[in-house]
Amino acid sequence: MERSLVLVKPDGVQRALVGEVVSRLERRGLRLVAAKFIQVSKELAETHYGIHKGKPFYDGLIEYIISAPVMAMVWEGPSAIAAIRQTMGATRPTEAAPGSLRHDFALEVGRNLTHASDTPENGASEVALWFKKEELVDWNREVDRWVFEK
Ligand code: D4T
Repeated sequence: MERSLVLVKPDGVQRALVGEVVSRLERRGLRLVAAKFIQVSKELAETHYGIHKGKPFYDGLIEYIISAPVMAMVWEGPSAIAAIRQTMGATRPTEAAPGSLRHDFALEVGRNLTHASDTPENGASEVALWFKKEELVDWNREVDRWVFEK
């Protein structure tokens, strides 16, 4: 079972797309583990996007992610990383597959609505960065045996 951090970024919140993102992940069969609506601090933003420090888009990226609240979530499932990134679509909306969120709702890389972890290892470390252990809910979803093979 893999876990991914999923963020509905400020543009997604402002455009009232939180429900659309949650709905698509739910319908896909992924399981919600945690959720919180927060104003991201500069410190958290800089830690989360530390890998991009020094790149031309870094300053704009930090300003964007702290510009308004975000919906932060953890979703899990088998192959959750690949499944969620497919549901979101490619980072650049004009390269996102038809039917994906970014294809259907976005135009620019700097306003691409969502974040999802890109590897299981980054998923684990991003979940640990954004959520306390006690915020992660361990629950039994009755439908799981009809969605997950094992
Ligand atoms: P996030 O992290 O937001 O899910 O995006 P990705 O995982 O899909 O893509 P990324 O790490 O390569 O980029 C992080 C973030 O930076 C913005 N960005 C990226 C940008 O504004 N201009 C750019 O040229 C790139 C490559 C968008 C996502």
